[in-house]
Amino acid sequence: PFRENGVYSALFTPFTDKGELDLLKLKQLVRFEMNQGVEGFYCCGSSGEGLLLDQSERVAIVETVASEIGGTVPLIVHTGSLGTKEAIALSQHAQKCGAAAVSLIPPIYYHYSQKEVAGYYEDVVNAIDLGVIVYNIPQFTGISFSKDNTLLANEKIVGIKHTSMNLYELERISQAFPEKTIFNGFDEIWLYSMAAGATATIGTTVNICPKVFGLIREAFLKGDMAEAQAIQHDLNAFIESLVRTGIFPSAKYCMTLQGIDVGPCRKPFDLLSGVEKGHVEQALAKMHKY
Ligand code: NAY
Repeated sequence: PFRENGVYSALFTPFTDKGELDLLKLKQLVRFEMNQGVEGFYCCGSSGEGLLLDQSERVAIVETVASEIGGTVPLIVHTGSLGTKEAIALSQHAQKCGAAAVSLIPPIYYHYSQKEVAGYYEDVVNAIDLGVIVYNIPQFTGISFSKDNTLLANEKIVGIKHTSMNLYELERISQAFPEKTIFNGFDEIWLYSMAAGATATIGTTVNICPKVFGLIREAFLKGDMAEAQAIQHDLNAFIESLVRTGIFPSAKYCMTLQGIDVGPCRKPFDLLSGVEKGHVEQALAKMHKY
C-alpha cells in the first residue's frame, strides 16, 4: 500500500536535447532522489509531462521506475488520459508493474457532465484491483472536486491529490472522508495543508529538495510553528522565482544543476534563455543551506 504520510516527488521525465525519452537518465534520477530521502514517487504527472508522452513512453517510464525502486518506496502512477480506454490500459499496466496506486486527472477538452466524469473514474476503478487517487487540479482541467462529489464515497477511491490553493475545500474533504489520504499538491502550501488535514505531499520541487519538505513536516509535528514557517518561507521564495521563469523548465534546470541532466521540457514548452538560467541559478544557490 502507499504511505499515508510521505513526501513524494512528482518525478521529472528526462529527455535528450532532441526531445527523446532518456531512460538511462531516468534510472539515475530515481536512484539520486532515493539517496536524497524521497519517500515515494508519482510518475507521468504534470511535472513528468505525462500528457506530452505517448502511450508506449508512459509504459516504458513505469517499467523503468518500478524496476529501479524495486519496491523500496511506493510508486503512484498517473494514468489520466483523454479517453477511458487509454486510462484503463495504463492503469492495468501500472498494477502489473507493482504500483501502490494510480492517480488520474479527470477527462479534459470536451465539457463532460459530472456523471460522465464519475463514469470515467468508475470504469477505471472497476478494471483494476488497486486504489485510485483523484487528481484534483482545477487550474488545468477546469473541473473541481469537493466533498459533495459522490464519486469520493467510492471505497476504491483511496485518496485525493489536492492541487488547489483552496484549503477550506481540503479541510472539508478530510472531515467528510477521514479514511482517505489527502495529498497536498502545491509545494507552496505544504505546511498549511497539514493544518487542514493533508498528511502527504506530491510536488515538483520535491525532486530538488526533498529534505526541506521533511524538515517542514518535522517542525509541524512537534509544534514548532516558527521553525516550520521559516523553512516554508525559504521554500516559497525559491518557488516564486522558479514560477517566474516557468516552473517545469526551471525546476528541470535545477535538477540538471544538481548533477542529473534531465534535459529540457518537451515542446511546446520553450527553452530557458541564458538570462533565465541565471535567475534559476541564483534562486537555487539560496537553497544550498539546506
Ligand atoms: C504533478 O502532477 O506533477 C504534481 O503533483 C506537481 C504538483 C505541482 N502543481 C502544478 C500545478 O504543477 O508541485 C506543484 C507545483 O509545480 C508547485 O507547487 C509550484 O507551483
